[in-house]
Amino acid sequence: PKSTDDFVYTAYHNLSEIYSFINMLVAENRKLVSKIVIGRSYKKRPLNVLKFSTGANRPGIWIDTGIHSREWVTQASGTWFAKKIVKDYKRDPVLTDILNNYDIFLEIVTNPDGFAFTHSKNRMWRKTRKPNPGSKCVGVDPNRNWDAGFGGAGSSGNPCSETYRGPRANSESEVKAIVDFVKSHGKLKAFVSIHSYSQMLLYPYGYTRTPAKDNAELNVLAKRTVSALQSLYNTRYRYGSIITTIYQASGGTIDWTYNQGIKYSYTFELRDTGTYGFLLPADQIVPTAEETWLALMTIMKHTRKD
Ligand code: ING
Ligand code: ZN
Repeated sequence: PKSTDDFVYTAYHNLSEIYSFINMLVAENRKLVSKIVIGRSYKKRPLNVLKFSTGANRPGIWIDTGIHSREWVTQASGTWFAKKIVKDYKRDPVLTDILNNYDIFLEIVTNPDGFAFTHSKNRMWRKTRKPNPGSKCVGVDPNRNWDAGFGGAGSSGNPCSETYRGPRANSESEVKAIVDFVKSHGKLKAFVSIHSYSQMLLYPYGYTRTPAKDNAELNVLAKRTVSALQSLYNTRYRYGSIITTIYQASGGTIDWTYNQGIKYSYTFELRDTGTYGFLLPADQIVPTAEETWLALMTIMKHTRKD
């Protein structure tokens, strides 16, 4: 494709296709969109973040997709969200109001080494691609590597496990790059980390049964958010804290961001509930992205009002 207008949103794309999409979107929308390289993956690939901004010194909203590489509908949805933002700015009054007051940051391929590996060698790869000294198994679970209950129950110390936490918190450059970005930015107000699959909207905590201090508000907003999502195609989501809704998980992304003071910290698990799982047919990409966008708008609108 020569422009993001003829990019095929109804198909899955590889890493170089998504990186060129990012560059095209920036080139086409210089006033609204820029690309920030927040770091490099283990294999030195750029960690690209799209910044949608209409003014200086704004608070921010963060969205990431693809931290687990095999969850392909998430990177595909991230690409669709990016195009949706540039199409709707100055057309949709609600998004326009959000972008006139907040910057939106979107990291589409949060685990590029894993993503490249899902295209070249193993479609079901989840973790990073950093070797583990003393083990023949490769990679760390980037959703167990954060400094929130790190090393606790709901993560593994075995490098061969899919939930291997790594040798220490932030050992993965893909995680550390976001940690540094969040700290240096200093005023992110919402942080949404998107996974698949199982149709859930989750909020802290995963490492402890102690409810988050904002539990009541997070629960009410989650209920409204899943109802907005369901309004489009009747896709049903469960919602609740991580530990009470799926399972105990320590060292997770949004437990760390919440503890940093980002109140609206949520994780989505997109379609489906297991019929296709990670291998969601491509004809479900756009419907998934569309319904998820309604959910994201609900969270962003609430953040704007807070
Ligand atoms: N599920 C998540 C996982 O990493 C999760 C669930 C979300 C755990 C948020 C901790 C925090 O196990 C998938 N599908 O990756
Ligand atoms: Zn995941």
